[in-house]
Amino acid sequence: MLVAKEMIRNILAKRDAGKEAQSRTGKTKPQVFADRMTPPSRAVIIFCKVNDIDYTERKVDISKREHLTPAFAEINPMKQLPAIVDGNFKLLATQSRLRIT
Ligand SMILES: N[C@@H](CCC(=O)N[C@@H](CS)C(=O)NCC(=O)O)C(=O)O
Repeated sequence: MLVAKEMIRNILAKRDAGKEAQSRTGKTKPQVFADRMTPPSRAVIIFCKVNDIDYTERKVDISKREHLTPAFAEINPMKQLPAIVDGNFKLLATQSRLRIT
């Protein structure tokens, strides 16, 4: 968890480095593509809340197979949830996102 926090801190630092340019477009809020039915989505949402990360939740309904649509494949070609998008930066579902030791 400590390493994950460090990782998110680095992500936010990178995001903040580009904030000046991005803020003109008003696109500084990370978007979390998730379905709360899935444990990894809940983990990311809880992580954001616990760490006061301001984000927009975009529901991708896994029961309707929305994660397999071409529209979502443009966000995450691996077609897995969750995915975090902040400007040009993407953090996609991987086996290691919250499990780095
Ligand atoms: N478990 C990994 C990968 C994410 C993952 O397995 N997501 C599942 C939901 S629990 C998913 O999107 N499955 C859709 C599919 O494989 O079709 C993580 O924690 O990032």
